[in-house]
Amino acid sequence: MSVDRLFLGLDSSTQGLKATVITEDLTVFYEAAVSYDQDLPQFETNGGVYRDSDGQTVTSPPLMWVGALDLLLEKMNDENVPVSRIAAISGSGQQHGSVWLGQGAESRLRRLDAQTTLALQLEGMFSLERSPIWMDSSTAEQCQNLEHVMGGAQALADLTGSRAYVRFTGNQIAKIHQLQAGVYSNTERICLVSSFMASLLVGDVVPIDASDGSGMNLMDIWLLQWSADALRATAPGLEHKLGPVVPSHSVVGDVHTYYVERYGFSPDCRVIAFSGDNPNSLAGLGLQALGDLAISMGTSDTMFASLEKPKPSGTEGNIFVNPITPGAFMAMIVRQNGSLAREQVRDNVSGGDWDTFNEQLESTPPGNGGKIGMFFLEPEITPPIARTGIYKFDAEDRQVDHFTKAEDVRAIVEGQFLSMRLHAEGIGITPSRLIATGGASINTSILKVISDIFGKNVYVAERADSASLGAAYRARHGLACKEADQFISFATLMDAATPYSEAAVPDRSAHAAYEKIFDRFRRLERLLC
Ligand code: XUL
Repeated sequence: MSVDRLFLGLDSSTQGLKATVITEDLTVFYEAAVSYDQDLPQFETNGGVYRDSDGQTVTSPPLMWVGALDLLLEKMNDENVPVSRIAAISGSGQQHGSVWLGQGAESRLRRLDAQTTLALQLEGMFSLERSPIWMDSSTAEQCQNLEHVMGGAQALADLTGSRAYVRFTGNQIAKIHQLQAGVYSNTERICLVSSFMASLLVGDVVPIDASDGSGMNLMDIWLLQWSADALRATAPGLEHKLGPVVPSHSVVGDVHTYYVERYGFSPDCRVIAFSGDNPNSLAGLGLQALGDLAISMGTSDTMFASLEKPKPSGTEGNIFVNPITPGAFMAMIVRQNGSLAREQVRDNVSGGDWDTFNEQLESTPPGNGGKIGMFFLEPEITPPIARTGIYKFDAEDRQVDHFTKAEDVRAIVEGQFLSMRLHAEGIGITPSRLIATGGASINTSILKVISDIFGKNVYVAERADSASLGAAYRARHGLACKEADQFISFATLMDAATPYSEAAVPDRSAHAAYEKIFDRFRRLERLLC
C-alpha cells in the first residue's frame, strides 16, 4: 500500500553518519545518527579525520564509514523502525573524498553475506586504507599542472565548472598516481564517498551522479560526462576506474540481499544515486527560486543557489550540475573555516559555552568599532589561503595582536560572513533572501549578524539537517521518476513541504555599519591572499 511507504536518506558526513526517514507526504518519521569519534573509537579519528603533521594532508579511513552503516542500521532495528516499508534509499556524502577499491573489490561487494558484518567482510578491500577528503590541501602542484594543460584556470572552469581546487578529486587522484604508482595500478575502481555508500547498499560499484561528479575537475558540466582531456591530464586509464556518470535522480540498483536478510529490508527497495552533501542540502531546502541563497553552517560554511545560466569563474566559487533540475546548475562557495573555527574561538574566549559566546557577540556593536578579524585556523578555500593564521586589524588598518574577548567573538562571525558576501558577489549571486541551515543555524545571534551584513531577511529551514532530509526527498523523487518512467518535477513533489520560517530581519543602521567597512574588508582580505 503506497500510503505506508517510507523513504530513507543517509548522510555520510565528515563527522558522522545520519539517517532521516520520511513518509510519502514528506513528514519526518525517524532520525538517528552515529558519530565516528564516539561510536567507532577504534579508528581514533578526531572529528572523523586524521590530520598529517604536514598540515595539508587530511584523510579518513573508509572502513570506518562501512562500520558506521551497520551501526546505524542496527540502531534502526533496535528502535523498531519498520525498514521493510522503506521503498527507496538515497544519500549524501561529504564532497570530493575518494574511496579506492583494490582488485577483486567488486566481486567481494557482490558476495556480501548476511551472517557477518560489512566491516569484517570488506576489510582489506581498499587499495588505500586512508581516503583523501575535502579538507586535504596537499595537491597545489597537481592543480597547477591541470590548469596549465587545460589552457588556464578560466578554460578549466568553463569546462568543469571550477578552476583547479586542491580538494577536488581529480587532483587528489593525480597526486596518488604520481606518488603511489603501485596503489594507482592496484586500484580496480575509484568512488566518491557518495557513490561508495550507495555501492555498499547495492552490493556492486554504482555510478557517480553528475552533481557530485562536478566536484572533481574531471567532468564536462555541459555534457554530463567525463572530459577526455581532463582525464588524460590526470592519470592513465581513469575512465574505466571511474565508471559512468548518471543523472542524480537515477535508480542505481536494488538493495543487496545482505540488507534484506540481516535487517529486514524489502528486496524491492530501490537505491537512488547518492550525491554530495551540498547538492542534497539544496534538495532538502527545495531551493529553486532565483534569489534564494542558502547558507549552510556545518563543519565548513557553504553558500549555494540554483541557477540556469552559470558563468564559471577562473578565480572563485564552483558551478555544479543541479541535483534536482535537469539542465540547471548550482553555484557554490565554501569557507573551510566554518563551525570548527567558531567552536575554537568559543572554547578559547567563551569558556566553551555558546550562551557566553552569544552574550559577548551582542555586547559589541555591529562593525566592531572598525576592528576586523580573519581567522584561518585551517587552510582556507575561499579566499584561497594556504597558510593558517589569525589576522586582526584595528580601525586604522594596523595589524594588532589583541582584541578583547568579546571583540574576538564579533570579529570571527563578522569576518566569516563579510567574506561570504564578498565572494557571493564575486560569482554574480545577488540574493533576495537567505536561507540558513546546518548546525549553527539555530544560533539566532549569528543569524542576526548575517542578516545585517547582507541587508536581507534570513529564514531557517524547519530542520537543521538538510543534507539527510534532502537525500530522503531525493529517494522519493527518484522513485517517482522511475515509476512514471519519465522525469517528474521535484517542485511538484515538494508542495507538501513547508521548509522555512523567518529568523532575522536586517537592522538599517547595522547594515549601514557593514556597508561602511565592506571595502576595507575587501582590501585587507586581498592583502592576505
Ligand atoms: C564542498 C566541500 C565541503 C564538503 C563538506 O565543496 O568541500 O562543503 O562537502 O562536507
